[in-house]
Formats: sequence, C-alpha cells, structure tokens
Amino acid sequence: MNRDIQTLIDLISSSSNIVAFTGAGVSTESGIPDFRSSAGIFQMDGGGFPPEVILSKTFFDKYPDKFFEFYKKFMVYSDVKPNQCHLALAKLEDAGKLKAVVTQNIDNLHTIAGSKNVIELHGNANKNYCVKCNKKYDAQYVLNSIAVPKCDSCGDIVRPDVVLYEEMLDQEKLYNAKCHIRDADMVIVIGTSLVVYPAAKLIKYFEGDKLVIINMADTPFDASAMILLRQKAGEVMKQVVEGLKL
Ligand code: CNA
Repeated sequence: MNRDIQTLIDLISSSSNIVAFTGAGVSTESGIPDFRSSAGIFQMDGGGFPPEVILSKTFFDKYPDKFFEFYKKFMVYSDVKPNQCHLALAKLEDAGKLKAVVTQNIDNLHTIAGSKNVIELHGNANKNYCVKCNKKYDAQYVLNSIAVPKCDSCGDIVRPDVVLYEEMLDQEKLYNAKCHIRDADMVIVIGTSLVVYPAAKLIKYFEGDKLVIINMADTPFDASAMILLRQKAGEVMKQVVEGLKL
C-alpha cells in the first residue's frame, strides 16, 4: 500500500463527519463513460452536434428525437452495478464515518450500493416524468420507447428528471449539500474534473483542511488538497476499506 493511501486511512480514522463529493469518474469502473476522459462522452459522435449542446434544454425542446437518440445511447444506464468505490462509501456511512454523498452523477449507483444520504445535484436518470401531467416513469420506459418517450395517459413527452445544460439546480439540494460540506471535518472528492458549476463551487464552502482528491486528471482545486491521489477510485477505496477493516 502506498504512503498516501495509508495517510488517507489515518485521516478517515480520525474523522467522524466526512462528506464524499463525487462525479462521473466514480462510475467509469462500472462501465459508464464520464464526460471528459479520452474515452468519455464528449469524444462520442453526436451526429454533428457537440454532446453539451445535445444535453441542453434548448436542444431538448427543439429536437427531442435527436436528444433521445443520444441520451438513450449514452446517458441511461441499465444493467450496471456499483463498483468498489460506491460500495466503500456505503460502508463508511454504515460505520458512522460518512454523513453524506454529494454527487453530480445521475446513474443511481450510490443508492444501489447502499448509501442512504445521497444528494443528487443533477437528478437521477431512473426518474422520469411527463412534462404535462407529471406521471412518473422509470428508465426502462424511456429505453423501451421508440424515438421520443410519450406519456401513456396524456400523450405528452416524458423527460428525465435530470438537470440539463441551461437549467437551474434544485436550490434546496444545493443548500443541503452546502451545509453538509461546510460542517464536515473531512471532504473526499472522487472522480470529478471539478469544472462543472455551480456544483464544483460547493468545495469552496469546506472550512477544514482535510481535503482529499482522488482523480485521474488535474482539477482546479488540486493545490488546496492535503492528499492528491492520481489512481483509480475503486482501487483506492478498496484498500481504504481493507485498511479500516470495514
Ligand atoms: P467529468 O468532467 O467527465 O470528469 C470525470 C473525472 O473523473 C475526470 O477528471 C477523469 O480523469 C476522472 N476519472 C475517470 N475515471 C476515474 C477513475 N476510475 N478513478 C478516478 N478518477 C477517474 O465528469 P464530472 O462528474 O466532473 O462532470 C459533471 C457532469 C458529468 C455531471 O453533470 C454528470 O451528470 C455528468 N455525467 C454523469 C455520469 C454518471 O452519472 N455516471 C456519466 C457521465 C457524465
């Protein structure tokens, strides 16, 4: 085990109010691409449109067929399982160490892994609703639909309950996440480029010094981290769980 992972274990041992702040990088080891890695969604073919344009509210309203063609290929996740990182965070919560997972992910994997206090800043792809009558649908309904998913009650469009580009984040969730991070005695940032705002700004509310970043690439917050681990999140967190005998 390398020295930084041992330090991480020691920091966790001496903490009791940890918050994990996660991004798409925690789910790549489950087989879901992130946005910005070399094999990420931003490198994929959007039929002539950049993915961040396709995943915007304007595009969704204008070209729902093209939106769902892309979204069903890359953004609805079925048959995926939590990996060592998701499972480790659930164990840390069970052990009374971790108080919340604040995630930018929409894949539901923290909850499937057993984490209870999960703040999903960008929503959840497993939740979908009719834009007219608000009837609820699961991800399978969207995946099974031909072209644009339509409500079986009123016939209007069924959309994912996720935050698209140009849309506001839920202010209550944002405030809740901010309070957790402000009050934490340790924050572990995992698998996020920390460039998507306003989510990334939340890190600025942390008042302590035990900031750990586990990410394969540089982030704008690296200089503030007490420990920086450029390793796969699942591999690091597996060793953490073993080291803590959880
Ligand atoms: P991002 O900008 O793609 O950054 C991901 C980061 O994770 C990159 O810096 C990678 O180097 C790093 N990374 C990749 N794999 C690993 C690994 N195994 N271990 C450690 N680090 C790794 O994604 P962000 O989450 O920062 O950006 C926020 C967007 C991405 C949110 O709006 C999400 O909804 C959106 N997104 C979510 C998912 C998902 O729910 N799984 C998938 C793709 C995109």
